[in-house]
Amino acid sequence: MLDRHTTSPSYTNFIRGCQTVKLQFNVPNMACGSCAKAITKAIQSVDQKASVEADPKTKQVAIETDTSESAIRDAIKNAGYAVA
Ligand SMILES: [Cu+2]
Repeated sequence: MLDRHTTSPSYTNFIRGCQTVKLQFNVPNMACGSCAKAITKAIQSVDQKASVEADPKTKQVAIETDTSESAIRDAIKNAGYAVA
């Protein structure tokens, strides 16, 4: 039986069936804002709910997703960007 008073946050994640992870990639050929948009779109095509912060100045892409790291990496590569 479930005791509501002892339900932990990790248990809540478990019953939702998702575990959100933070990923950080370095994408050296992300040169401008439209590159950042293209990368964001590519990631959201594999995970609609992903939150993506792509910064062309630092070349860093920060992602929060429950999709695997390799799927995200592939999506960025398929959009034409190298992941360092
Ligand atoms: Cu660009």
